[in-house]
This record gives sequence, structure tokens and C-alpha cells, in this order.
Amino acid sequence: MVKQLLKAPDGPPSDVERIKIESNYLRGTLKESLLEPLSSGISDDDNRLMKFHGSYLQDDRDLRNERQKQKLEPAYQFMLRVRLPGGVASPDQWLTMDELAQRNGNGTLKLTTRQTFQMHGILKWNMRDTIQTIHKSLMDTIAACGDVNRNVMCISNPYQSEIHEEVYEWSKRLSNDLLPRTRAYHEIWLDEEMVAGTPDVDEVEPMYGPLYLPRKFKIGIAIPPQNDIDVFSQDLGFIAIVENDKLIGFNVAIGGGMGMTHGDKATYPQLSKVIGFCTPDKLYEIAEKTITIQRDYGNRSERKNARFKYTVDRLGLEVVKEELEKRLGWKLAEAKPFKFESNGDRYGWVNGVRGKWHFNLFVEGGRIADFDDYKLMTGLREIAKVHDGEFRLTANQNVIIANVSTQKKKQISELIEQYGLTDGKHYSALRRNSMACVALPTCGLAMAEAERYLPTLIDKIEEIVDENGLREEEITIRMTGCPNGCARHTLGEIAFIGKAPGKYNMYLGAAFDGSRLSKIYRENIGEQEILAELRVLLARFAKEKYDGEHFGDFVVRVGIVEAVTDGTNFHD
Ligand code: SRM
Ligand code: SF4
Repeated sequence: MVKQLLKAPDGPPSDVERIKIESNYLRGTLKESLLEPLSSGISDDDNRLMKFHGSYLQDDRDLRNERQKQKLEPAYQFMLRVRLPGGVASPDQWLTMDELAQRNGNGTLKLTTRQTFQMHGILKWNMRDTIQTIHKSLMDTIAACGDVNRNVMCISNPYQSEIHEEVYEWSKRLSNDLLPRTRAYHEIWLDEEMVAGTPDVDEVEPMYGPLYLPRKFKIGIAIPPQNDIDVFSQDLGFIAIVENDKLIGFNVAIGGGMGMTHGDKATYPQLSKVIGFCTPDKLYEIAEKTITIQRDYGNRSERKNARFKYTVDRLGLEVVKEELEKRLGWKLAEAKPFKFESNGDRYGWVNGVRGKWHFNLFVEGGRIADFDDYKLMTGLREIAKVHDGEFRLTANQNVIIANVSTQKKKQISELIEQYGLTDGKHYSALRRNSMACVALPTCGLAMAEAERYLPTLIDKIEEIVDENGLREEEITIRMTGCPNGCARHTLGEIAFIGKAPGKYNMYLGAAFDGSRLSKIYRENIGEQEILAELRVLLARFAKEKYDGEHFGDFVVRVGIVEAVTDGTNFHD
């Protein structure tokens, strides 16, 4: 019965499946393409494979039209994403990324919504040097993109308890053990000799097989009450259960994801559902078996419907759970109670365990750069030179200068002050709870601005916030340049999704703790309409909200938007 139900949808495999199978385990002709001197780009097929190595070919979209007019090849450049489980980087690793951004990138770093570094603007000729330098610094870019398990996220607030360290170790182990086994990366980028002959399939990729997954796969671990990683947006989420200060295990949640396509109801954001509980020693087994279910039954024909969330919704939660238990050979225990409170960060200095201090810095849009009046990149570089703890990249695109000893705190505080590095406390709580994806000029899929525009939009929203006495009111606001949802758009209590240059769909009503999606409120509106809408909504919120009520809950309670109870009714 289960077998029958679990049949993958019919239809010819997508072209990406052909590229994967012909690639000899992600090698393709990448090595040759990189050496090809006539173009600064690479072929489409190789670009597909490049993603598995953590990189995308892009072009500078600010220059696209001009170059087209001049009949020049697009201004090709590469984006490179590091695999950094749980977002933890040593000071040396920070300095490596900083130095590479100056040497081979566009002089900035992007802290991503999945707790890692991205560099933009790398020329083809500099890719090997960049990856080799990252490798020497004990990081890599393997599987940072592509149809595989991605960077494993982990709650980034080390002050909570020693359990954080235990949970972080799990995220590292999952990330490492779920990596593809092919040596393609080492051969192409690190000069390892090619394996001779045709290796046995099972030997090369015992879990993924030669086709890898139908689509990307994402895992994250949260510790209630903090849901900074938006655990329900993950394909597979683990919710740590702590009793008497001991980690007793994890609730397991499956089938989340944010991506959709405007106007296509067969695509939708979805939140994962909790299917049971397991002890910590079972974590890897669960991840592995869940991935193999998606490997075997995910849609390989239509990439828009290939994520695990669609597999789960198509087959039914119970069927997938049954199949998982069959593959495990044992049953999940009943899920344990848990309660999340927020999905944001806690800014400023916080005292953690063993007398260590942590400073959560606010990084608007996750962009580390030296701005005219704010030398953020230099300030962090100077801190990295003296810091002996670590940097923790948060899922909200911020960074925590973590594990600072009491002796070092004075020195680091002075540097924070010298460079004016901000914990965001002089901004509105709305800005502190904002996120924007990269979008223009590098993202090839962007329909509108996000990272470059949200700060100025917030300048104007802050005026409305102030008029209504809401400066310290925590409201999550997120913007993406397209519906793919890289800033986990529909989990923002206020969300803007790019439709066209200067035009956005506006969504409202997500839960502050990341447990409910937002709903469409207005379509295709520009700045004036956005501000006019918010003027009315925020004034009403200030007057009518209950004590402690969050904006997302308010707009649902008073009927401004309907609550989204499941991703499958997101578009209703
Ligand atoms: Fe994303 C594609 C940037 C987190 C959903 N994402 C892209 C690409 C690679 C564009 C492309 O395919 O050509 C973007 C590169 C832009 C650039 O110039 O750098 C891009 N995604 C990002 C980052 C850098 C946004 C950021 O500002 O931080 C995030 C990097 C995460 C990382 O470190 O691994 C990023 N992307 C996400 C998230 C959030 C998350 O994972 O928590 C999502 C929503 C969750 C999910 O996956 O469902 C997300 N990105 C997508 C999608 C839609 C996938 C889908 O299911 O439909 C695409 C498009 C695709 O895969 O076809 C995409
Ligand atoms: Fe690009 Fe869209 Fe992702 Fe933004 S949400 S980075 S525009 S793919």
C-alpha cells in the first residue's frame, strides 16, 4: 500500500537530471570550462554543476543593458557561498573571508539568512585561488548550493545554556556526514588526482546516488523558546527538548519551505509539521532516511514542485511518516510539548555560560562593508585580530561576537565604540527585526530591489512607527526581490515580495514566533501605496492592540487578513 502511494509523479525528467547523470558525479567539463580563456563565463550545463560546488555564475545587472548595447558579453562574475554549519567562524576564518572579499570579491561580504558568508563579484580566473584559500582556512563551499543537503542551521544564541554547544555539535555532524562523497570538488578546486576507472555507484554516493536529490534540501535545529532559524521553514527541522537542563532529544518536523511562483497556485510556501520525537543519538539516522525518501519519491520532472514539502503534501504526512519509520525500523515517540516566543535576535551584550560574553551586532541586510559614514568591515576586522572567541552568524543576517572573556571585553567594547558598531538599539524595533535578500544587482532571479531598498523604505516607515508610539514594538518585516523567499518572506509579519521594479505584493499576518504564514493583502503596489497602507494599519494597531499582542496576530484577530492555517490554503 505504502509502496504504491509513494510512486513519484510521471513525466520526463527535467534537464537538470540529465546534467547530473551525465556529470560523472558533479565533474562535467567544469575543469576545462574554468581554463577556457575566451569567455569569463562557463556553459549552462557546467553552471548547473557549479552550484554543487557552492557557486553561481551571475552578471552585474546594473551593467546588463549597457553591455548589451555595446554588444559585449555580460559582466560575468561568480557568487561563492561557504558551508558553515551553525554559522560559527573563528577569528582567523573571519579574517580569511575579509581578505578574500578585498582580493577577489567586490570588497564586501554578505551574511546570509542561512548563517554563512557569501562573496560576490569573483572573476572566473580567481575562483580556484578563492576556494583554495577558504580550504586552507578549514572551511569549504561543498554543497552550499545544488540538489543536496545544504548548510545545516543551528540556533545562534550561545548565552542560553551549554545545551547550545551540544546542539551545535549535532548541526556540524549532520552537515559533515550528509555531504556528497564524490571527490569532484577536491579534484576541480584542490588539485587532487582524479579517481581512475568507473567507480561503483554505491561506493561513490551511498546515500544520494548518481542523480543526487530532486531539489535542494534544508535542515535546521532550534532550541525553544528561540526560533531564530525559523525551524518550520526547513525541509527537516529539529526542535530541541530540554528537561532539567539536559537535552533529552528532538521533536522532528518535516515538509517546510518558502519558495513559490507568482500566479502559480501549484506552488506555495509551507510550514513543516511535527511528526514525533527522537533521542539525540537518532538524529543522523532520521536525517539520512528522510533524505532518501525525498531522493526516491520527490518530483524529478517539474522542478517547481520538486521540494520535499510537495512530496509530503502529495503523499500525505502520515504516509511519509510511515515510510520513514519503515526505513528506520523503529517508531518515533510521541512529540513533546514546546513553545517558541520569537524568531528574532537579542541584541547587544549578553552574559552567557562560564562567564563568557556575547555581543549581538545588528547588520542591516547582512551586508558587511565599509560605508561612507560607517566602517563596519574595518571595525569587525580589527575585532577579529584580537578576538579569541568566535563569530556566530545568525539566521537573521546578523553576527554575534561570541565567547568573549571578561578580560577581553573591555578591548572589544572599545573597538565597538571606536568604529561605532551598532547593536541597533537606537533604531526602531521594526528595523532590528528586518531582513532582506540580496536581490539586485547580483541575483539573476530578482524582479525588484530588496537589500538595497528596504533600509530607505524603513526610514519612512519609522516615521509612522514614531507617530504612533511604536518605536519599541517588535514587528518582523521582510522583503525579497522575488517569490523564492530567500529572506523567508512569508514568515514576516509584514512582508514585501518583488513583482516588478518598484512594485511589491504585500503580505500580513505571520506569527512573531514563526509558526504561521502571512497572507496576501495588496498586490503590485509601490512605495506611496505601501506607506499609505501602513499609516492606517499601524495607527489602528497602536490604538486597538491588546497588551502584548503582536502585529501579525492583531491583523488576523481584527479581520484585516485571514489566518493561513496551512500552506495549501495560502492562495485561497
Ligand atoms: Fe535563496 C535561489 C540567495 C536563502 C529560497 N537564493 C537563490 C539564488 C542562488 C538565485 C539563483 O538561483 O540564481 C540567490 C543568490 C543571490 C545572490 O546574488 O547572492 C539566493 N538564498 C539566497 C541568500 C544569499 C539570501 C540572503 O540574502 O541571505 C540566502 C543564502 C542561504 C545560504 O546561506 O544557504 C538564501 N533561499 C534562502 C532561503 C531561506 C532559508 O533557506 O532559510 C530560502 C527559502 C527557504 C526554502 O528554501 O524554501 C531560499 N533561493 C530560494 C529559492 C526557492 C526554492 C524553492 O523551493 O522554490 C531559489 C530559486 C531556486 O532554487 O530555484 C533560491
Ligand atoms: Fe534572488 Fe529572489 Fe532569492 Fe531574493 S528571493 S535572493 S530576488 S532568488
